[in-house]
Amino acid sequence: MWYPAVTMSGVARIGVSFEPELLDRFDSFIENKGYTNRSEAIRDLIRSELVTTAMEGDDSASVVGTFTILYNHDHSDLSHRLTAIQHDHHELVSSTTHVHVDHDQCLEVLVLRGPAGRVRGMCDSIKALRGVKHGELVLTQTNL
Ligand code: NI
Repeated sequence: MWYPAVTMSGVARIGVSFEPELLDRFDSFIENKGYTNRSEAIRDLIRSELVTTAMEGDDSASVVGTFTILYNHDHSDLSHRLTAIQHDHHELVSSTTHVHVDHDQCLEVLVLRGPAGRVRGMCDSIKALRGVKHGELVLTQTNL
């Protein structure tokens, strides 16, 4: 096993080799994204990949995240169903924000935490409800 040198500040320094063309593309990419140094950009990309991979493979991974939905509140008993699903999974729902977007449409943001599989399952059943026009789940992990 190879151990990188750890500095006084507790971070490990490693050397990364790039083909010049790839490095040029990477520098343009991070400049467009507003990064001021490569290290932070590389760390963010690694974290993002680790989160995605961990949550794909492990339904029991502990996650936090938001689920944003847009729906028509007039659609039969949709408001009722949405409330019922959230109460059925109350241990996953930390908070909700409701915005009356216009006369017909509502936006709701659910802040969720719990095992990835159960969080995903709840969001899938909400997305499947008739009248829910769009639903997007964004998950992250706290142990990054
Ligand atoms: Ni509303």
